[in-house]
Amino acid sequence: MKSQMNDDKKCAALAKIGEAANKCAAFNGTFQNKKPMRNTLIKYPLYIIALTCSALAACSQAPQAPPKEIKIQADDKMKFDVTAFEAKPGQKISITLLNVGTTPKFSMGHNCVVLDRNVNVQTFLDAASMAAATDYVPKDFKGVLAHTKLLGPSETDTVQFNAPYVPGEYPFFCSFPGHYSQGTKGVMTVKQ
Ligand SMILES: [Cu+2]
Repeated sequence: MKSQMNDDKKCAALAKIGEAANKCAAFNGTFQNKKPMRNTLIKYPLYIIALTCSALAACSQAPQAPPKEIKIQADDKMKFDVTAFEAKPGQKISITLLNVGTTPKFSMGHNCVVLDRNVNVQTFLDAASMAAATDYVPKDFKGVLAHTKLLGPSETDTVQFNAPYVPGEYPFFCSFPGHYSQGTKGVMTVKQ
């Protein structure tokens, strides 16, 4: 008899546990139903971050082709010793300008400006002549692909840029007033 009662109690206790377990399962179910939404919200940005990271990693791991190096000398006769070079579309170009003259910078400074092909050179030079404070490169002038600093005697400067993708002829020159017309200029030809 005692043992029967004990069994009943056990059953009742088990029933309660079962009830609790069911409630728990129901709660979990509700919780689990919410999970996909939570997961989507959490995982989506993570997915984007992962993609971005892998893209960045791919970029940083991509073999970096060395730039095509162009070395140009400018002298007191207002001439560049290199007046033409070729570039592949998008190729990384490094221009190093060296002023081999001896005349002071204020009267015979040299720089090297590379312009987009659709920019009118004279329009640029007109603006450049007013831009002594910024090495004769007018600030915010659209179409300047690259430019070095204005250099005095024995000074050198290197500038890197990517050649345009559009094939064609792109002018490079010194924008110190009067030097372009004296011949401190050349042409970068972009072609496959
Ligand atoms: Cu010059």
